[in-house]
Amino acid sequence: MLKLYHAEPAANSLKALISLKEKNLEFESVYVDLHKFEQHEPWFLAINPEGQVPVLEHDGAIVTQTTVMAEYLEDAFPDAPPLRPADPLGRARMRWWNKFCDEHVMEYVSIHGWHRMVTVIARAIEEGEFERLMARVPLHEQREKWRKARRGFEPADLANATRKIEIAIDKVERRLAETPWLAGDMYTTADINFFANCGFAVQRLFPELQVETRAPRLVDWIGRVSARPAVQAAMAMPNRTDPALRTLTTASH
Ligand SMILES: N[C@@H](CCC(=O)N[C@@H](CS)C(=O)NCC(=O)O)C(=O)O
Repeated sequence: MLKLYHAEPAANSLKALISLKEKNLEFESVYVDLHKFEQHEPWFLAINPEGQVPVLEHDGAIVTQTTVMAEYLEDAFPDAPPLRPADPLGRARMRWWNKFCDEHVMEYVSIHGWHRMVTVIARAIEEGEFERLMARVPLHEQREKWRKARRGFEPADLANATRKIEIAIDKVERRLAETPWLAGDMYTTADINFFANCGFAVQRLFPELQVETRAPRLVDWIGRVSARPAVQAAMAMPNRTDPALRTLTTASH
C-alpha cells in the first residue's frame, strides 16, 4: 500500500502528487500542515528526520527526496504508465534535467515564494514562540531560511535567485526548440520536476521577466503540461493556504 505525506499541491508536494496520478497509482493522502509547523512535530520527524515533505511510504518502507521517489515509482511499478525513457540516453537526459531542477531551480523559485508568503506567516508569530519553533527545525539551512524569511530576504539574495531563474527559463526555451519535452520525445519525471518547482508559478512570480514574449515555447509547454488530466487532478488537491496569502504566490514552503 502507498501513502503520501504532503502539503499543498505546489513545489515538491505537487511533484510527487503528479507522478502518482500519472502512474494511476492508488495512494492514501496524509496532509501535513506546514502552516502549523507539523513537519517538525515528533510524530513526523519519526517518519522523516529531515522534517520535510513530501514523504512516500510503500508497504511500511519510507522513501524521501522527490527525485529519488520518482525513480522509485518507476522501478517498483514497472507495469504502470512510464515516466522514464527506456533507452540509456533518454534516461541520462532525464536525470540531467532533474539534477538541473534540483540544484539550480527549485531553491531559487522557493526563495521568491517564501519572500512573498512565508515572510508574512513568520512575522505574524511572536518572537519567543518563533524561536521555540525554530529549535525544532532539524536542517540548519531550513532554520536559517525561516529566520531570513522573518527578517526579510536580502535584495542580493533575491536578485541572485532571479538571475538563476532567468538562466533556467532561457535554457528550457532552447531545449524546447529541439524536442517537445525536456528529455526528448517523451514526457518524463524531468518535465514534472520543472513544472512543479518552476513552470506552474513562473509567470505569476516573475511578471517582470515577460515569459510570454521571452520564452513562447516554454509557455506552450506549460499549457501542454497543465492540460494533462493527472496534473489537473494533482493541482485540484486541497489547498489550505489562506486565500489572501495564496494570491501573493503560487509557490509552497
Ligand atoms: N529536496 C527535497 C526538498 C523538500 C522540500 O523542500 N520540502 C518543502 C516543501 S516544498 C518543505 O518541507 N518545507 C517545509 C520546511 O522545510 O520547514 C525533496 O526533493 O523532497
